[in-house]
Amino acid sequence: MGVITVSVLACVLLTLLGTGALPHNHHDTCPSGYTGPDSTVPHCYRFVRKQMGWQQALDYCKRDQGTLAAVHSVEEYQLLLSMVKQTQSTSAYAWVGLNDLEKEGNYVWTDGSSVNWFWSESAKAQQWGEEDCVALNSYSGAEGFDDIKCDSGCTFVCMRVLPSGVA
Ligand SMILES: [Ca+2]
Repeated sequence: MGVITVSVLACVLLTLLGTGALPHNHHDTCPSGYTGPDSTVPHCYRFVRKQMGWQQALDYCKRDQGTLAAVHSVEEYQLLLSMVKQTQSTSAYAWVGLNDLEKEGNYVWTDGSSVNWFWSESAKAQQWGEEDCVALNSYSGAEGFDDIKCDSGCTFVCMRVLPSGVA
């Protein structure tokens, strides 16, 4: 089971260089049940306590006019982690949109955004071919991202991009 570690330095750097530095439109509000956007996170996020496989979770988010959450900054990562931890769910794992279903080892986000943080070298070495879907691991002391089997039953975080396209 590969543990993805968030590269704090890289994320901060990319946030400064990338879209995170753009001002957000505070007049836009998220649909009911969603959190965001604010000065630190660009989109709307909703934790779903139901447990299901990754594809079913993605379909659930799509029916809600969104997709599984993408994470591009430390701020987004911390928001999602706090959402998952607050709920006292029976599952410490929550699906996000990252997967390598199409091509082994080539991780992509379901919203089409590029991957701007990195697998640690040790996590790369531990990757297993049948583990193609990534979940946020909220276990205390083991927080981060894990690639696990896609049919595992996990809670998940949906994401919606506001029509105005603030990001
Ligand atoms: Ca894989």
